[in-house]
Amino acid sequence: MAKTINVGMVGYGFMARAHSHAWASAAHFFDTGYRPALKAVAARNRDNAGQFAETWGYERAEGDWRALVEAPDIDVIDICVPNDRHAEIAIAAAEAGKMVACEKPLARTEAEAAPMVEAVEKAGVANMVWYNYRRVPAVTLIKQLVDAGRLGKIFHYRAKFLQDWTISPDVPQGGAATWRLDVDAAGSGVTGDLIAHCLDTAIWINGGISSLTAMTETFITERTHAETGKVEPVGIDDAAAVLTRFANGSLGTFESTRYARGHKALYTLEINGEKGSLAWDLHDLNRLEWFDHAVEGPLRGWSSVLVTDGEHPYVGKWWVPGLIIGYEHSFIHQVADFLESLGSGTPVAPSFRDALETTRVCDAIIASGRSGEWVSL
Ligand code: SOE
Repeated sequence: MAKTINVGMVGYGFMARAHSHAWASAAHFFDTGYRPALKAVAARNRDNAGQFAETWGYERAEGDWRALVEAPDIDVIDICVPNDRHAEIAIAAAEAGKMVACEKPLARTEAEAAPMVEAVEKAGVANMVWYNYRRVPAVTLIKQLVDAGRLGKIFHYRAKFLQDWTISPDVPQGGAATWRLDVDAAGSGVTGDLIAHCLDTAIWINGGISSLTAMTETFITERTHAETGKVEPVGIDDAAAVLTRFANGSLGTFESTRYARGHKALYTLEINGEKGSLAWDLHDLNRLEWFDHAVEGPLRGWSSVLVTDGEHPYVGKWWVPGLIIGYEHSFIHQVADFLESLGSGTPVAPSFRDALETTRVCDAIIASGRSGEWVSL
């Protein structure tokens, strides 16, 4: 009989939907000995929380997240609210002995994130941060191939995350849908929102970053605030281009912008090593592009692997070979690994401590963007 894990969700936006779907689905496909139950959802707007609870099948709704933290029937608190509210909720949840799953980035800055790490580690509660792209099967396969030495020595790590949704000056900052443009709520722009994803994957696959320099830009410097109605200065980075040195001697380039007309959420990565190269593209997420230099000359070339076979990471739990999966599955895989970790006792990654490192690199990008200097990490 699977053990029930009661989920308390804080928030009701896009990410709360992605996470709720994952909590609700994981036990249908992954046999971990644990079964999540959608117990309660909290939001300052109680009516919206109630509507969300009804749509997703949560048993009750609350008008304050503290009710979840205090409730004896909640096991895990899932934080899906803007970044400026992560720390307070996560620390209170850990102190109450709850497990904590926090949406990325962990917090707005390293200084804000460090006490969160301290709180979960002091309380000894399971914790994770939702950097979901690690668990796209093709990306997990890249990690396995690199760990197995199939690329040999790594020379280059290259990643981009491109969007175009903030090009109009009429897009406001602040408020429920556009808090990502408000520096007070988000902490940074593309750096914390998008490059953070690229960094999480990169550090996981290629190891730590030892130094970097960044160019950042804010193309639209004033926007109306959705809550106050006032035109206010914009404090976020709209675009960032980063050069890094990894501890293993390889070079990295990371680019992100919300001004790449035509691109909605294009996350791509490529790794070049002595023995081969690997490339992946979110818009064709089931495919892994692979160049193996060991193949004999006349047949040597890029090959395209459809990552849907039973022997590929995670996919054996889904349909039959050749049938593709999507974005939402990366979240389901994260829940499955979280549940698995409860039984095995091996902590799930990325933990709060792992995500603290990503936030530290994000801080360095913002600092370097301002100073124009290289930053050692
Ligand atoms: C922003 O548009 C966003 O939704 C990010 O917040 C997510 O983390 C990213 O995965 C997709 O883009």
